[in-house]
Parts: sequence; structure tokens; C-alpha cells
Amino acid sequence: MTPNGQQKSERNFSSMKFRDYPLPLDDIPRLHVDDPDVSRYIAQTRPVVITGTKLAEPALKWDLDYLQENIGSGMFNVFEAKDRGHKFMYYDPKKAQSNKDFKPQMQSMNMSFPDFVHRLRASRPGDNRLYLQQALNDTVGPALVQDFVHFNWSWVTAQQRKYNWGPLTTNLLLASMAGNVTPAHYDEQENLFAQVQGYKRVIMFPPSQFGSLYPFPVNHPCDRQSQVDFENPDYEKFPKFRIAKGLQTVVGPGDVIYIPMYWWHYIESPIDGGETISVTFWYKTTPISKTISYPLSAQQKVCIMRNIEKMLGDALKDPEEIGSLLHTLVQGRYEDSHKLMDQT
Ligand code: ROQ
Ligand code: ZN
Repeated sequence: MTPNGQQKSERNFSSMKFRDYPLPLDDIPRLHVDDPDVSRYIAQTRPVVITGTKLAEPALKWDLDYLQENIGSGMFNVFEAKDRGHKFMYYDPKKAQSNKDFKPQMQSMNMSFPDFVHRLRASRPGDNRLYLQQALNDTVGPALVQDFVHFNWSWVTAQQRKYNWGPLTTNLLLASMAGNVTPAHYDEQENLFAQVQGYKRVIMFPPSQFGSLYPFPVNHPCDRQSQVDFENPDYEKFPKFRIAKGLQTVVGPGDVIYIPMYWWHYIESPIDGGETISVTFWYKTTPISKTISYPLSAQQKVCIMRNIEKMLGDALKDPEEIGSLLHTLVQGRYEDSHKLMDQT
């Protein structure tokens, strides 16, 4: 508590060990669900940690033993990082098939939950890391169904209506080993991310920093992911990463973080903690209204750029030709007007 009796908005996480990055980082605000400012942040599509929602309260008891006992006999998607790496960079398996030069840094496997727990418990330092990422589905056992039914659907449905989100698409269950990293990327859905076991550090960047984060081409398997290795940034190749400015927080059990669509996020489980468990609530967005107001938002510009890349890929057939066509389009013609997009 601060002298005026208000709960401090930051928490002291100096006891947890996270990786180090050469980046200026401000704090993501942390607000109680009853604070009227929560809706200001969500309405403006800005990230905020929301406390006291009880969104996934029944899941606060979801440790590995409980899950193993009650999650049912379905199969779970488990990623294994190659060569003892700790980064789990997502890639689109379809796009990977048509790109023969692409070498994924992780592989995906299917196993039962008890098999996953067994592999975690048998895992020794130096073994490849594992990260379970599976959408909850109708194979879950009755106790988990009860937990799920008692999520705070009335609150989350009220948010969905208030902000005019589309349908809920996925509740992804994430069971991570200590020290796993999900590198910086953006998603094309709104996300209320509920932390249920352990702590995760979340670093975010606004969509206006697209130019500083150098996403892979849309037709690449790593579409939506930053090409910059945060642990060893190649400033020659990615000079604008020097001016990237992020926001960060640490979420713990009971916290919900709003990750707006197109916002970059990097998520890391502490190196010295145990396993962490989270549940996502991903919502589609509804098509924007026909009356568009100007200036366009950074989100809308990212959407335009994605569509142009897709159109060129479809028209040219060979994705290799996209870059040279864009180059010809820009070179000596648009090069001095590039400051419009990147506000950083
Ligand atoms: C994420 C997750 C990251 C999978 C998201 C993580 O990117 O949008 O929920 O490791 O928790
Ligand atoms: Zn994501």
C-alpha cells in the first residue's frame, strides 16, 4: 500500500529470474476490474492487466497432478524445441510445406496429458524443452467441464458485447516449462489471457512499431513473428530495433492481461520457477464499419500491408518475386516519404 492507501500498481518481482534484453521498457498498467479506467484501455485497444475478474478462478487449482487426473484421455499438442533451445517460435505448417528452405526450430508432437507430465518429470537439464499448447475441447473429463462452466462467463461475455468482439474461437491451454520463451509476434484476434499457475513476464509493443520489429513476410511460415532475436539483436540488419520501446509486466495466478489484436507480445516463464499454466480467451473481431474515419489507426495500416503482401503473392505466384516488385515500386519514387508509418 502507498501512503494514501491505494494499492500500488506495480509489483516487485525482483525475486524472479528472467532473461535480459537491451530494451527500454515501461510498465503495463495493472487495474482492478471495478476501476473505470479498465474500459478506457480496452476501448482504446491498449494492453492492461486486470485483477479481480475471477475469469478462470476454478482453474487456479489446475496444477499438473490435477490436470493429469481430470483432463481426460484426449491428445495434446506438445512442442519440443530443437537443440536445447528455449524459444518456441510458432510457424504455419501449411506455409512450411511449400517452403523447402525453412528449418523449424521446434517440432510438434501429439501425446496424452499423462505422457506429457511423465516427460516433464523425467526431463533433466540439457534435455530438449517442451511446451504444451492445446485448445480445450470436448474430450476433457467431467471435473474439468465443471471448472470450465464456472469460469466467469458473465464478465467475459459482457466484455465481448461491450467492445463488439466476434465469437470466442479458442481457449488455449498453455503448460510451459520454466524458462520457455514465446518470441515476439502479433495475433489477428483479441485475447484475454488468464494466468492460472506460476508467473509469466509479458513484453509488448504497439502496432505502430511494425517497422522496428521487422516481421517475416506474410507468405513466410513465420508470418506475424518478429525476425529480431531479442537476446542478440542484429542491428546491422534490423537498425530500427534500436528505437523500439516496449511495455512490460509480470502476470500471476488470477491476473488477466488484455492483449489487443496486432499488438506485439513476447511471453516468458521465469528461469527459476516451476511449470506455468495459462488459458487464453481468443475472440474474433467483427469487420470494421463501412464509414472509416481518418487518420487510419496503426492496426488498420498493418491490415492493409498484410493484404497487399497477400495480393502480390497470389498475383505473382512465386513469393520470391514480391520483394523485387516492391523494391521497383518504391526505389527512387517513395523512399523519402517512409516516415509516415513508423511513429517511433
Ligand atoms: C500467446 C501465447 C504465448 C501462446 C498468446 C505464451 O502468444 O497470444 O496467448 O507463451 O503464453
Ligand atoms: Zn500470441
